[in-house]
Amino acid sequence: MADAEPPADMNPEPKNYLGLDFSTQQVKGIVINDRLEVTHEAAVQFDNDLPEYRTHGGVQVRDDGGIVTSPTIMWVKALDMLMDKLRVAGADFSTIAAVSGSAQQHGSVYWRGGANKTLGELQGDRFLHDQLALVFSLTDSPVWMDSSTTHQCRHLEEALGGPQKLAELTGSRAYERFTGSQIAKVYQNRKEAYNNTERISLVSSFACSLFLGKYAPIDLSDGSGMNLLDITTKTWSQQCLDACGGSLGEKLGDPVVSWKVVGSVSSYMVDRYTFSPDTAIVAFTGDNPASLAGLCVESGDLAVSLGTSDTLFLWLDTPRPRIEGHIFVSPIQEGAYMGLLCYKNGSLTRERIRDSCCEGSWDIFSQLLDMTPRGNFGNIGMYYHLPEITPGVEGLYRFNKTDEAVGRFASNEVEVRALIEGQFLAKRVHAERLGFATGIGGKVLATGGASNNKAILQVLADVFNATVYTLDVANSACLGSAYRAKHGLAGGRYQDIIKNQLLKLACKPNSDANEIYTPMVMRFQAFESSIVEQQKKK
Ligand code: 5FX
Repeated sequence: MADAEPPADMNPEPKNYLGLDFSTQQVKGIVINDRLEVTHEAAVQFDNDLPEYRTHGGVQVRDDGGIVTSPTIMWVKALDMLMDKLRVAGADFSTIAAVSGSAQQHGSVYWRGGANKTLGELQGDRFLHDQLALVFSLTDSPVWMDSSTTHQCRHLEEALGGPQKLAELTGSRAYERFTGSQIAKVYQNRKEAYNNTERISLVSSFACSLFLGKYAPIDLSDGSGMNLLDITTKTWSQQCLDACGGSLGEKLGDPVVSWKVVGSVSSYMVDRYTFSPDTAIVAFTGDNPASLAGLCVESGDLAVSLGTSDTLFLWLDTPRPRIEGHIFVSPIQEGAYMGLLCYKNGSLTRERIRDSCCEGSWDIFSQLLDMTPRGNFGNIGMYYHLPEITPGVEGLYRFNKTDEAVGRFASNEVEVRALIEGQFLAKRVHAERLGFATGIGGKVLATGGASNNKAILQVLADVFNATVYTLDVANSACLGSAYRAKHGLAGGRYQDIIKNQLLKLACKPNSDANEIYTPMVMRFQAFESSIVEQQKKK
C-alpha cells in the first residue's frame, strides 16, 4: 500500500530559536533547533572587530573617579555584524520562530525624544548604526563596571530608611553599578540630556528594542538589578523613583515578566535578514538571569560558577534579602526568585595556594585534598587575597580545632583543604542567609574552570550535602536566551519545555557529610562575623 500523505501539521516547518548575549566584551548569537541542539553560533568582539571605538575589554575607563562606559552605537553596529556572521555561518533566519536575548546587567541606555519613531521606520537596505546615530541623548552608556555613584547610593539608602530597608524592598542594598544611582547621577549632572530623554532602557531592553522596532519593556528579572523595583509587588517603587530622577516612571515604562512575548520582529529584521514577520520577540533579560535559565536551575538547586571570580545562582522560593548578595525576580517562574552571590577570591586564590603548597601542580593539589579527612581535623581557613565582595573583608585567617587564630597550619595538605572547605562553607553560609534551604534534595550544578577538578567537586558535594553535576556550557547566558525564546513562545512551565540534556553526574556526598559540615558552618559563621567586626573598627 502506498504511504498516505502526512497531514499538514505532522510535517511542520522546522522551528529554530535565536538567542543573543550582549556581554561586556562581545555580542554573541546562538541558534538552536527544537531539540535544543546548537546549530549555529557567531560572535563579534568589540575591541578587535570594532577598533574604531577604541574600547579595552569592551569599555572605556574615563578617569580615576570610577567612570566606565561603552559607546551605545558600538553595540548597535555590532548587531548588524553579528547577524551577517550568523548568516555566513549558514543560519537561515526565515526558520526562526522566536528570538530572545540577554545583556550585561545594570548598564543604561538613554533614548532621545523621537527615537521610538525612528526605530519603527528603520530601512532594511541601510545599516542600523547609520540610522540610529542620533537617537541617543547620552552617547556613552554607563556600564556595570562603573563605580562613580557612591554619593547617589548613600542618598538612595537614606531616602529609603537604610541599606537593609532598601534591600528588603528592591532585593539589594544600593550598589554603585545598579541603575538607580546611575540614573540619579545623570539627572543631577546632565540635566539637559536627562530632560531630552524619552526612554531609559537597560542594555537588555535596548537590545530587544533593536529587534522589535520600538521601545521594549524592561523585564522584571533584569529590572531587579536597578534598586528601583519593588520585588514583592513587581512594580516600580515610587519612593525609589523619586529619589533618583524626575518623571522616572514614565521614562522607564512598565516592566513585564521575563518570558513575555513583547511583539513580533521589526520590518527592518524581516527585510534585511529574511525573518518571517510573525517571528516572536521574547523579553530580553540580564546575563545572570539568562545563565540561570541556561543552566536549567530548578527549585531547590544551586549553580556555582567556579571561575576567575566565583558566582552562585540560587533558586529561592522565599527570599530573605540582605545587605550582602542580590535577589532578583526569577526569569523563568512566576512567584520564584533567584539569589546571586559574587566572590572575588575564586580561581586566582586557588592558584596562589596551588603555587605556594603544590609546586604549581593541580595534580598535587588534588592529591593533597584527597589525602586529608573531611572536616580537616577541625581547622578552618579564610583566604581573601583580594578585597572580598561577600563579605567586604581582606586578609588571611586561620583557626584551629579549639577556635584559636593561628598564623599557619601544620602542613600543606591542611592548608589546601582549609582553602577549599573555607570557600564552600562561605558559600553555604551566605546562600542560607538569603533563604536557600540546604539538604532538601536539590542538586548542585558546577561550571567554570575549577569544575574540571573532581577533588574540589567532592568537597562541594560534602559541604552542601548534595549531588554535584557538571555542565560544559561555554556561554550559559546566550544558550539560556535561546532556551528562553522557546519557552516564551511555547508558554507553560520552563522545566516542561526545556529538558536539560547536558548534565553530567560528578560526585555524591559522603554519608557523614552532614554530621561533619553542619557544625563547621556554625563555626565558620562566627569566625566570619568576628572578622567583619574587627575590620569595621579599623
Ligand atoms: C552582576 O550584578 C554584574 O554586575 C555582572 O555580573 C554583570 O551582569 C556582567 F555582565
